[in-house]
Amino acid sequence: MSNQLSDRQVQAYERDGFVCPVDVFSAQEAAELRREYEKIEAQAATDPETKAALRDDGFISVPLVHRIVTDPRVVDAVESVMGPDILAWGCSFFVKEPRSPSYISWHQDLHYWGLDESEEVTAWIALSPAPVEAGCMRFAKGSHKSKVSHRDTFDERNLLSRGQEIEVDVDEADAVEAALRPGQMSLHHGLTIHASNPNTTDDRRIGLAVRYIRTSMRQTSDVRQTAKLVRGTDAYGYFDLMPEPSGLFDPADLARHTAALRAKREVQMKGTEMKV
Ligand SMILES: O=C(O)CCC(=O)C(=O)O
Repeated sequence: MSNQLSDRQVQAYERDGFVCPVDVFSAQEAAELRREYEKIEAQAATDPETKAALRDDGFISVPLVHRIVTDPRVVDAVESVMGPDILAWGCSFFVKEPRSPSYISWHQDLHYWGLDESEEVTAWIALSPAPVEAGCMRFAKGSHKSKVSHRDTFDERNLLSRGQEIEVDVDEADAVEAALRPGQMSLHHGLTIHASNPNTTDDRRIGLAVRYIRTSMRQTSDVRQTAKLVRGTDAYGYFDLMPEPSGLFDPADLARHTAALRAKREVQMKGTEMKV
């Protein structure tokens, strides 16, 4: 059975710049995904290369992440707002430990990614409970119509790579809390201003944010990047398409993965003093 969004959900996404909650995995599946994630996380923790590979773009060398990113229930919903030819350009785990100060400042995703168009959708998939108290995603309703300027803060409690935040104020009256149960997701547009507060609960808050783009989008810098074709065909060839991983952190996959992260970081940290 298809998991396409209803017309109402599509209209909400187009009007507000986000839609939630969208049901994807059952509670039991989500619990299994979390168990599997935490097992790999423990295995990967002591090696900086595997740790980074699990955190970002895991679909290149982590079969679990590949399964989630290509799951038809996720991709069906994304297709409803994006059309038939879809790449996963990246993904990242955002983990907030129990009662930790980590937060995300108000920002737009597309600001530092070097992509030429705005047709990017993030699926933020909850692998643990993400109620308001755990610091769920917060969206500024209707904020996806234009780009706003950002500044870097490099605040160490901020989970974003540059601690970037927008230079304008968000009216709290426009902020919508996107509480999710494990196995649900939200979808937000690449220009939707969003943030999240610290986790004040006794459980971890674990989410996988998957960045889907149209195959027609391209990287504006001359750094060649990678992506995963998850639906339809790629008639453009703007990205190196990644195969399915052969196994967990298979050496050839891992080498490809580390190179891909380096290329991406080169674009994202442009203009900062940070080493790639
Ligand atoms: O996980 C969070 O709280 C924020 C994630 C985020 O900023 C994103 O998915 O773009």
